[in-house]
Amino acid sequence: MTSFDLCCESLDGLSVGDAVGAQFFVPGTTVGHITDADEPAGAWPWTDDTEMACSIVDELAVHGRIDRDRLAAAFARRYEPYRGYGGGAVVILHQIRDGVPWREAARAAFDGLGSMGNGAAMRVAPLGAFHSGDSRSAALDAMRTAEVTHAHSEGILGAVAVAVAAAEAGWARLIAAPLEPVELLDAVLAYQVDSQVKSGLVRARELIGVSVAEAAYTLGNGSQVLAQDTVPFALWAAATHLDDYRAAILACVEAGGDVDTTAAIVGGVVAAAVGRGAIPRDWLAHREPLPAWVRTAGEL
Ligand code: 8NA
Ligand code: MG
Ligand code: MG
Ligand code: MG
Repeated sequence: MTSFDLCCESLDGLSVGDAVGAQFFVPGTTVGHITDADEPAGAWPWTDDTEMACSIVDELAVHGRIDRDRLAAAFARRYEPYRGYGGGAVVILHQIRDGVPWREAARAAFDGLGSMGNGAAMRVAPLGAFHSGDSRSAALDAMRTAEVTHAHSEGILGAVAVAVAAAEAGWARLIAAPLEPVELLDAVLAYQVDSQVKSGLVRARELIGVSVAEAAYTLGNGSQVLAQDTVPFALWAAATHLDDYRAAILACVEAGGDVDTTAAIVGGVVAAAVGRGAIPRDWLAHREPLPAWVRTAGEL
């Protein structure tokens, strides 16, 4: 298995999580439930999380590394308004499309604070899986992918945390070794600096073993759409369900909040650990096909 195979399996996990989550994303609700009987018929569309992840994966497919100028141009070129982008992201992507340098556009967002939204984290797990076994490269490349739209340190650190988690998960798969929840979160914490994202991850580590409801109540479920109220819960859910893709996604559904995004993060990390074969077949079949332009492992 190549590193790009792992990357593409993670993209499947991310996009199925996004598509399942988008079926249950009801703003303002906190608890959702899904049973087999509830599963909607027809194609389940994915959202901005998947569209942006595909640009990152395609960058790796073609160039094997992240170039921020090229990635910014790809994000802007492929932006489809109906995919449900965050408000700040819409402005930044329009500006890039109009020729404003990405650095300027990203820094100007939110009155010069930069975005601390969860959008840099939601799209980055496949990049982490690409760097399986090399968390340092995962962290550095995650910063590059984040900076293009998220100039605030919380937004960037959220992406670093998710990429490192996926790199660790993919490595556990490659060496066929189990990865305990605490080990995964410790590895993630090794690449964090003081921040709200880090504080949340420290709390997530203390919450191993509690119920989904308690973890979501304490860590947040992404309802503020910020890195700090999304990433700690998502990595708690991934760490505690690393061997069971379906259970991991259902934990996100149960938590409510920004379900497409928590499930995209969790799906991308857990699929790096368990592979495409562990994604429920009917979920994979329902997921809207990935965009034709993304080059994935089977096509290279
Ligand atoms: P973003 O940069 O617009 O950030 C998302 C939101 O976070 C913003 O709209 C603000 O409300 C808030 N925010 C970010 N930075 C700051 C700041 N410095 N100060 C105050 N508030 C701030 O976009 P993004 O790409 O980070 O967002 C990703 C999210 O948008 C994901 O949940 C994604 O699924 C999408 N989204 C979709 C829906 C939907 O209806 N499908 C709803 C919300 C978000
Ligand atoms: Mg989305
Ligand atoms: Mg979302
Ligand atoms: Mg294709």
